[in-house]
Amino acid sequence: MQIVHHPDSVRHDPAQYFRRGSLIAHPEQAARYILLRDAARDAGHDLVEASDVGGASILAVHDAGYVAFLREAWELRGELGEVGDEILTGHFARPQMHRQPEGMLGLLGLYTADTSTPIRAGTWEAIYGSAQAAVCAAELALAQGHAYALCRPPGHHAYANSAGGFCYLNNTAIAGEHMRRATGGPVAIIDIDVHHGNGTQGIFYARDDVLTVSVHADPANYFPFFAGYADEIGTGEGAGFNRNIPVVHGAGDALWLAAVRDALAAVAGHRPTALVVALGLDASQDDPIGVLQVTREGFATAAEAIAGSGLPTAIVQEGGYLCEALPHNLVAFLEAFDAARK
Ligand code: SP5
Ligand code: ZN
Repeated sequence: MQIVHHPDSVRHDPAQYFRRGSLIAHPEQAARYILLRDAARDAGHDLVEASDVGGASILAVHDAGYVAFLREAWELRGELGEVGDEILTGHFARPQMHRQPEGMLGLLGLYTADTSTPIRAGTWEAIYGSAQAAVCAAELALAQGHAYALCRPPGHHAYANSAGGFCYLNNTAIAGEHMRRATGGPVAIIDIDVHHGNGTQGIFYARDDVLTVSVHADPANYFPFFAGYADEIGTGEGAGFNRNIPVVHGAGDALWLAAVRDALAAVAGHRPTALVVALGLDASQDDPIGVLQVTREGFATAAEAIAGSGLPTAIVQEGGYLCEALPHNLVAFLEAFDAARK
């Protein structure tokens, strides 16, 4: 497997995260990139540094004002007065409130959904590099059958115009739209991160040319809470082109794999020309924030089933947090995928 990555991933390393009234270590750390990259290399995969192919594929799914804000916010931070290592707000727009303010503090609240996505000195470089990895892996997948993008920071909670859930640029959506434009045919996205891929769903919700399918822990009592329910099927021309498969907390391999197979059946029914896998590894039984109890064998079985689609496939890293099992789960997934495609 070709492992496409960008060394600028380490330039965003948030320190703290506000959780239930306390500051804890931020779960989405730069160390994830090093750990996953080195584990893939040590397992014999080929590392490929993402080249800079420009911002067009980012702007194909994201709002230009939002992207400009992400690029410029750190440089413009002086407007906020004295700031520390990161800028962040606690004031967020509600659905009933959507005027565009002028100042930095208001724009931070307009363009972010929660307190998990601070902007730091290297945030733009890291999220831009992560998006480049997604585009390069999409290209490789079309040319050679499959490739893995070691995207970090992750992307699937980012909407066209908002960050949230540790995500800024939606690498999965960027890869999907890039493949759709390149092939001219419909593309499918299967998201197996433990959290619903709400940003990806939002980006493609009214469209019939990118099918979005997400298997995730029931959001009724789990992030992202406000989306991810089975009755969200798409809207307008996109009706029937979004599928959510919420899974009971504590599911384990058998229930989770049954949901993954349902998701794959939905994908096959739409006869896509290419596939993007939003590969969160946080469904793991060892993940510090996961709740689905999936084993390493579970990930390998999922990889084999997904590879069975035979489609050109870009595998895009999403969540999956520091724990001993994290690199082993990635290696198991990639190895099983490769074996199924031999
Ligand atoms: C890409 C992705 O997986 N984003 C996940 C966003 C989850 N946000 C809620 C996190 C709750 C964190 N709880 C930390 C517990 C550490 N022991
Ligand atoms: Zn996740």
